Amino acid sequence: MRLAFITSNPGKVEEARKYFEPLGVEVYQLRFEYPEIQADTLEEVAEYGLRWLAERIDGPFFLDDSGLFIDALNGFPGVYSAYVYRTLGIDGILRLMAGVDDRKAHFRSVIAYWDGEVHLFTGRVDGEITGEKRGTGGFGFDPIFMPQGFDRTFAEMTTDEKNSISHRGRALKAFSEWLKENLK
Ligand code: ITT
Ligand code: NA
Repeated sequence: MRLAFITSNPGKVEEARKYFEPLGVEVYQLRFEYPEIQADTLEEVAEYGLRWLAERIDGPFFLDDSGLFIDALNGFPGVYSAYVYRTLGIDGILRLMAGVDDRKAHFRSVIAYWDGEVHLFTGRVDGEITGEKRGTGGFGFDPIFMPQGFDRTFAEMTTDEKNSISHRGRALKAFSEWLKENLK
């Protein structure tokens, strides 16, 4: 089976590919810009984008909307993560967090799959914001996010290792289990 992943982010594609490879599913990237609305939840952003795309391209396909939620910043950047990454960047987040003791944060991913209907799969990972950047792997905020129970950031892990604990890995797991049940 081949699955189209609508995203501009090659890092996400790499993770989805690695996840699905052993399951015999080939993931390929399809670049198709879609509107990301301002909404309170990743679910709303993902579902709007999915329905917008469904009117323009033939399915099935999926997308992924993710965010980093920092406790001490009341969940910021959250649904604004892509914008904040482009503007403030990682260094800007570290500056906002300078001198802040409560470093707790989590990532969430919402995978939205279209097969004529909307299917949403979610994943979350808890951890903390490091004091400085560490590692060169991964993408986005990975160099400043350390998952709970580890002393390495996501950027210091292999893709397989990140997938085994990450927000996206968990959403991909739920997605793949659903596919296994529903694609008989
Ligand atoms: P799309 O084209 O798929 O939307 P994007 O990079 O804009 O790609 P999102 O809006 O979902 O994706 O991501 C929000 C921001 O969070 C963005 O800057 C990502 O780099 C970052 N991000 C998402 N997943 C991440 C992960 O697993 N590790 C680190 N940063 C991540
Ligand atoms: Na985006």
